[in-house]
Amino acid sequence: MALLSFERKYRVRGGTLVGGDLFDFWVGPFYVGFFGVTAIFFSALGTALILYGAAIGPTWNVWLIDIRPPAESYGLGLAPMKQGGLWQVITICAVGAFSSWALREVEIARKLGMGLHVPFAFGFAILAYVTLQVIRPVLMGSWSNAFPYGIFTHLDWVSNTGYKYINFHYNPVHMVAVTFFFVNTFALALHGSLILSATNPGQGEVVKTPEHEDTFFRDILGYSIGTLGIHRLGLFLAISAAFWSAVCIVISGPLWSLGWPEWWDMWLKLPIWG
Ligand code: UQ1
Repeated sequence: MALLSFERKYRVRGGTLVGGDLFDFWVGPFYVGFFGVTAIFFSALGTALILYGAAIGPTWNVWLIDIRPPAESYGLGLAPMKQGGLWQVITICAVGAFSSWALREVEIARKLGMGLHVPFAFGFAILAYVTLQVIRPVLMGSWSNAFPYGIFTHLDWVSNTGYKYINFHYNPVHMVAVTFFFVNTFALALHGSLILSATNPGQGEVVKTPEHEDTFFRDILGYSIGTLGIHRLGLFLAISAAFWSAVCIVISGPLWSLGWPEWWDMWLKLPIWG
């Protein structure tokens, strides 16, 4: 049974950004809203176009289906459907669907009188996608720099793009982003295991409290960040990982077009070695 079928007090009117009361209703457990309609529209159209792209392509093998951006020669112009136009419309649908989803989150948060932390965080994922597929290709002057829609082929794009800069792991901002991803998984592992250890104390034992959680970390590290603090830290680590990922790819090409290992030659060129 859906939670809200017995908690009707949360099905309140208002909080909408667009459309007033027109789309202010639920379908089963799902809030609709204006942006629920646009999310369905963009995702249905985008999915249909991917299926069409697969149908006119050489394979139905799900690993190998490939819908490519236009060739370099089209620059930032529109391409014919079968020469990358399909990819362009699918990208518009993707950005439309992701933005609709974020704005639907905003409407639901407003409706419930909550903060906007969830759509704010999701905004960083959207930023990373838009950086790869729109901002960087625009800065480089051609849609051909975006990644293709295919399971293996987008992995090939990542590999090829990495090798274009000789060894992408030497990109200092990639190092920062990877570090945030690793610290994020470390923090979530600490937090998840801490919560489970406190709430599953063993047969016949009473469930432990946040004071026990604080005490565990004070005993082992001399410091506890606290029950609210760990979630602030988690949000910070997660959005930082997405943000620096976006920065590390957007500077590759528009700002630095040599191999990333060469960037470190700046160390030898510093005017401090006498
Ligand atoms: C922590 O201090 C804390 O406060 C009690 C948590 O909340 C439940 C945690 O989940 C974790 C992992 C910590 C420890 C984290 C640091 C940065 C010391």
